Amino acid sequence: MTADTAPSIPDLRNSQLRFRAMESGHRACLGCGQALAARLVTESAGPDVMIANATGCLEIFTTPWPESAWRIPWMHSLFENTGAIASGMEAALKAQGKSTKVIAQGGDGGTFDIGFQALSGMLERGHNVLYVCYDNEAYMNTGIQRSSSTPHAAMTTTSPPGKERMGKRHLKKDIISIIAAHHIPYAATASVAYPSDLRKKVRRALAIEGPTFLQIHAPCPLGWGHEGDQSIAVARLAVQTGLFPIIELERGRLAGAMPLRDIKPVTDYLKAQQRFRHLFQDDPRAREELEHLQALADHNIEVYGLRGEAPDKLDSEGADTVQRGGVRWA
Ligand SMILES: Cc1ncc(C[n+]2csc(CCOP(=O)(O)OP(=O)(O)O)c2C)c(N)n1
Ligand code: SF4
Repeated sequence: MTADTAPSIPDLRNSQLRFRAMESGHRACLGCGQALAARLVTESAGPDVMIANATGCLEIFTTPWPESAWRIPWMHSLFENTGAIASGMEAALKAQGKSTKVIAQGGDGGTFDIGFQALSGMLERGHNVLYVCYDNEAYMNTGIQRSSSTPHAAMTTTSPPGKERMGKRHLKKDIISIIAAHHIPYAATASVAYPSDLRKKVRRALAIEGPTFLQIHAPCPLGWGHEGDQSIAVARLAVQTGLFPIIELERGRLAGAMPLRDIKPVTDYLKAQQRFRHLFQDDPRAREELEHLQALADHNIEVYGLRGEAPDKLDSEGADTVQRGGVRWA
């Protein structure tokens, strides 16, 4: 084969066998972080997987009756019982002697709030299930209502800024610590801005026998108020400011953290989103909230030891771009 006859890289890519559990052509908004995250999770998991999916945007945009974007066994569960349905799937597969992996997945509303009881039971009983929470920090599917995952001071339709308060009054629930308190073998956070880290964590979690948990920060352009093409940049800033630490916990103990080599002020992240725009008006309450949010980021940086060394040219951040297409399965 000469250089003239050699196939081009795109042709080679297109001729590879691919497996995509979640097909394109679904109805997510442009730039939806959750759609990207779900694609990365299912590509990393491979074809021998069964999914229980809580109500929410992901369920709605992938399964408008009579269509479905799923090419693997997939079941819509309620908010309340996703953990229970996944437990039942896993027990049935075990009884049949099958090695098919089970993934349970849902949004932050379905995970932090409404489905938490079934999730906690699933973890406590030790089911061999990976639970993935796509954390877009509000109940997006029903019109951007605040959840217990919504960050402090963020504007949602049920936490509007006004005379009484500057957006959401309460703090974002520390779900990963609550999950870690179940002393499960593995729990981690990840972000769509760091896809290779995310993929590794999915593969690692699925290789472990027992319950595992992944919280993925997934921007929602509609609910956060940024353009769809800014989703990755916004997600990256959440990590770089310390507001969304990327960590791993084994049996409840901190086992790893992504170091921050170039820590950014929280205002870089907040300014990029309309849900925080009230914090940039000339109001002493706004300044106080900005200080509060900076203090939260500083706290994360200290508690998880996130402070890394000076920026390095070989830093993997630059190489962590999202690849198009599925992974190859022999
Ligand atoms: C028990 C119950 N309460 C409320 C609803 C209505 N509902 C459907 S989707 C949704 C929002 C889902 O939010 P989240 O879990 O965060 O997922 P997202 O849509 O943000 O991805 C709500 C409140 C429901 N289906 N069941
Ligand atoms: S509302 Fe948000 S989470 Fe839902 S499909 Fe649109 S971008 Fe995705």
